[in-house]
Amino acid sequence: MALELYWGSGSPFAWRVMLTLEVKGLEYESKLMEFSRGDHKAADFLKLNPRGKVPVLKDGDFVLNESLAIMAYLDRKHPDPSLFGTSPPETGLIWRAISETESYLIDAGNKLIRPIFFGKGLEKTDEIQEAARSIRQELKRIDAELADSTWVVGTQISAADICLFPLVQIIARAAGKDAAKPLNLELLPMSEKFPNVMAWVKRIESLAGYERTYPPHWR
Ligand SMILES: N[C@@H](CCC(=O)N[C@@H](CS)C(=O)NCC(=O)O)C(=O)O
Repeated sequence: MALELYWGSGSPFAWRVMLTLEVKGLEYESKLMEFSRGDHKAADFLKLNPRGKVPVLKDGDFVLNESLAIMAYLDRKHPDPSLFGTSPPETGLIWRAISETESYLIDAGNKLIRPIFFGKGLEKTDEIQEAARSIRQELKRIDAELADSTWVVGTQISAADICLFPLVQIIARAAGKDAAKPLNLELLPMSEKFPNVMAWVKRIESLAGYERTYPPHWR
């Protein structure tokens, strides 16, 4: 039975799973949840994930939410190519990079992205600028690491890259919006401020199947 992926356009967490499926060459049935229609809060979907959040993966009778859990499940079931390392040190470094993304980028990202995309809280400029400062600090650190490395960890794409990539894309998109201009986020142009990160973005964008993962409403 085909895998089914419940996802939403522009969700960085769903994007992680879509990239994982493409990198592993796995076919799946796409179940696009329209946030504006409230699909993710409908009774049928809440049976799959009572939190009402995407992504959710269905593999026959097995249902799983949380992007990292889904990535780990897919990697265990379809181990080639391995996304969580081929040696103990590599696994440790991949998990460290993932933890850093979860701990230091997501919260700051939300504080910046939500006001810009949804217009609520735009007056909290101090908080948004503080979030932008944290993001710059993280991206600078990653930029330095990518100066002499093709991927965040090791010599092939891993879960470390896949977890980070959609967040970088959504931060770049938010920073480019008109609502972001008066906020002086100092994130743009990203190709000048974080050249190695942007070269890495281009590498991921050139992966086979990448286009299928791109949020339709961003086109
Ligand atoms: N920790 C979760 C986060 C999932 C999440 O926040 N999904 C958002 C979209 S980016 C969502 O479905 N939000 C709808 C809502 O909360 O109402 C994961 O990694 O999967």
